[in-house]
Amino acid sequence: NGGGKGGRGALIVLEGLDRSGKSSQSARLLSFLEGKGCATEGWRFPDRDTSVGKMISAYLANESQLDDRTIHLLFSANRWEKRSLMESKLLGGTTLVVDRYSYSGVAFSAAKGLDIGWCKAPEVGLLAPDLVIYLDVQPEQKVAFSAVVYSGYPKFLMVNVNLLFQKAAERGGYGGERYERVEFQKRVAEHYHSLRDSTWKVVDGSLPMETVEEQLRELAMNCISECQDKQLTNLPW
Ligand code: Z5A
Ligand code: MG
Repeated sequence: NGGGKGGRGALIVLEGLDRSGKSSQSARLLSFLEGKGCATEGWRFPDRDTSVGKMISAYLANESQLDDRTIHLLFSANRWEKRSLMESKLLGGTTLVVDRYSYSGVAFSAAKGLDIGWCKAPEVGLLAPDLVIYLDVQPEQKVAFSAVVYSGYPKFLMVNVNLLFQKAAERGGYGGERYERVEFQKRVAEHYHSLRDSTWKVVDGSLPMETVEEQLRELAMNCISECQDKQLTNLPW
């Protein structure tokens, strides 16, 4: 493992609004850690490969309709079906870089109006991360500016404004699935805020990809060396 002391691996979670860069940064962090000789795996939730994951995937693509509570419990079940494998990987010394986790589960469902206590309940007993990296981006600023831009400014100005205010809403693929509307994302951000605890590190996700990557490397390396002798715990909710 990374520190060479034979300790357990670290559970590192990336969270953030849609298009904040979680998947890109997870992949970069994974290859960095592998390059350092750390036993590391990249995981993501939802894990769309399981049978529960396939139901979630169909729902997200608007191919099926599910009651809000039903889909919430499916997202949670999708984490539960991986819990024991997660635990054995970590205890065996493998660090897991996980793209979304229980915080997504609670923040998205609570943003739909479900009671937050109800949303947290099925997550209790899942493993607590050692480090949560929250990639902070503002979904709304881009929209305010694009409204001005599209109402008659010349095209070259549009390009400049977009470069200055590049936000999640204009990044590749935004808007293709459920939940990717700006008002909804704002509510998700508020709920994410309320979930922050001592394991969270907030990183400015609007910075250039390489700058974000650099910060994540340092956070991850520190976490891996610090948690080797710490016991795994469960989410405190
Ligand atoms: N959901 C839920 O409700 N409950 C749950 O329990 C869980 C999830 C686990 C699908 O998730 C949905 O499920 C999600 C929450 C809900 N809501 N929606 N929709 P998903 O993880 O499958 O979503 P995704 O399709 O992977 O998108 P994403 O995660 O929102 O995007 P991302 O991973 O954060 O961003 P990215 O793919 O790395 O980057 C997006 C683009 O931005 C790409 O073109 C990059 O090149 C660009 N990018 C990234 N970083 C930068 C920087 N720093 N500068 C400029 N451009 C950048
Ligand atoms: Mg992603």
